[in-house]
Amino acid sequence: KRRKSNTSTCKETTTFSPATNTLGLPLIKQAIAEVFFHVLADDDQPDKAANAEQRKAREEMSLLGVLNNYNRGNYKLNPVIVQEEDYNVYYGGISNGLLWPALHNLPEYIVSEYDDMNVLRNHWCAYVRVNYQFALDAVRNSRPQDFIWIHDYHLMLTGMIMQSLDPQLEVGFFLHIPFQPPDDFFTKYGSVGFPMLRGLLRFTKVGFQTHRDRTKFLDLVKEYLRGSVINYDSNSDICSVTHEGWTCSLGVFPVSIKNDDFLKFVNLPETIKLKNELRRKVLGENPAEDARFFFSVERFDYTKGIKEKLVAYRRYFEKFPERIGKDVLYQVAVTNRRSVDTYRVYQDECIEIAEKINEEFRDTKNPSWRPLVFQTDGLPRSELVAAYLAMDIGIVTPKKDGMNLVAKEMLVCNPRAGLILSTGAGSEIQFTTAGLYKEDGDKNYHRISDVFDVESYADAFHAAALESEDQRKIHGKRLHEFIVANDIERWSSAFLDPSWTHEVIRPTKVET
Ligand code: GDG
Repeated sequence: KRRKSNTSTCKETTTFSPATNTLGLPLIKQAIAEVFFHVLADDDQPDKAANAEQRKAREEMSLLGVLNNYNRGNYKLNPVIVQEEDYNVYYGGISNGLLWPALHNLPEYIVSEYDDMNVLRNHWCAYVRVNYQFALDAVRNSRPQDFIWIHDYHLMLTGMIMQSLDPQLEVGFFLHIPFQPPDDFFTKYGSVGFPMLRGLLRFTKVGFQTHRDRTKFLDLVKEYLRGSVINYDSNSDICSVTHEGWTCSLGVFPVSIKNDDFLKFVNLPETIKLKNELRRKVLGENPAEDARFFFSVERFDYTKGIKEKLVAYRRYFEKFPERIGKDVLYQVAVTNRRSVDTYRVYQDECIEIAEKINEEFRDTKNPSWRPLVFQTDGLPRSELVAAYLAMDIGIVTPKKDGMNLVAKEMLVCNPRAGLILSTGAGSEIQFTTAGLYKEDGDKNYHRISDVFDVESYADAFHAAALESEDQRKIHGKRLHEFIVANDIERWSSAFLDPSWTHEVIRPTKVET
């Protein structure tokens, strides 16, 4: 039943081994929810993509693309069919209208319909029903020795449901987003908040991206779940909570990327060609020697700080007019979740600001120059890597982000690049903890402590633009080496390593 901590076991997670595993190693089943994590532009993207490449990018990122791709491998995906009515309030409603903004501590984006307790309760029932469907499906399809690994905020109750169906199951949970509910969350949305806390504690183990998130979770457990006992060993960083007779281990595991998925493109002649074409397209045929190519790519989401970046970029040209006619920001903001009102409003506002920037700043000596290339269609992976290689400086400045993989992808592909990174990103916390940013010493990237502080943000653009190529190379190489060493395999083996978990303790009387 208990899995051994060895490398073969670890590999299992990342290769998603089939039921017919010939080595007889324990199976690890990844809940279908993983699909959510990979599907980017799934809803409301305009149907007519402009060209074949964009269509290909969209296809790769669509649910069908993900399923096709995965089912080609050696394991099977098992779709869970959800009633359309339930799906809408479960996904657009509770998951992305309430939990997503709340857990990012951005309460201003919680949809206002949840001020009405009846609506909240109805929608929450749909969330419970959908979680039930996933839990039931996972239990039906698992075998006694399986370890079930659930991912993310859409499925926080599945552990509790599965335990009530089969108390012997071991079910782990990883939260990809921050855990930072606002102070009044439990007063305003208690009918969601309390079951969420209790539900999370019914997993065998729960992983967070950062200590910041685990600490907040423990603070809330102390405050709201009377009778819970917290055990923490500061030497091993192992922590567990016992509540209502169940014990759950809580760990911190900064997620990362599969390096080869990106590195395999880096040296291809097609990628180099794309990179050169893109650089010409963005900076023009005859850019100034010190012209800088800034690059950002993300889902078009208010957590990512796109609006604040645009406002600061505008200020950058006001403050440093000598940069007009030289630098260009290429922003890819992939349209998504437009069925949620808050997303639509935010996206429209950003597009308006972007258009104004391009109208406002012109250069008479260089009339074809535009300060901003703003694109809402996603890029195929090969073009994404080409853009990482073409850029001089990557910009990743979310207001809050569980981790942010883009920062890691940029530096894995391009160790010569500069980086502007905000403290809202889990990756920034990970880099600081690893000593890659020292307040009084070596700073390997330009840090934004407050994305709303326009002046400091504009100054960071300037500092990054003026950083010498040699300095960029030194800093980029350090980040590159750290990210390469701490890849996704390391993350999954760390999560699955049984040594950080408690011995499973079952309550004598099982609640059903
Ligand atoms: C959640 C958490 C956490 C983006 N645009 C394109 C494209 N992408 C790819 C990136 C990257 C992924 O999407 C985005 O990952 P992030 O980590 O940046 O952000 P979320 O989507 O919000 O993910 C986050 C993550 O889960 C993992 O735990 O880090 O905090 O919010 O891989 O490359 N890919 C392609 N074209 C695009 O235009 N091909």
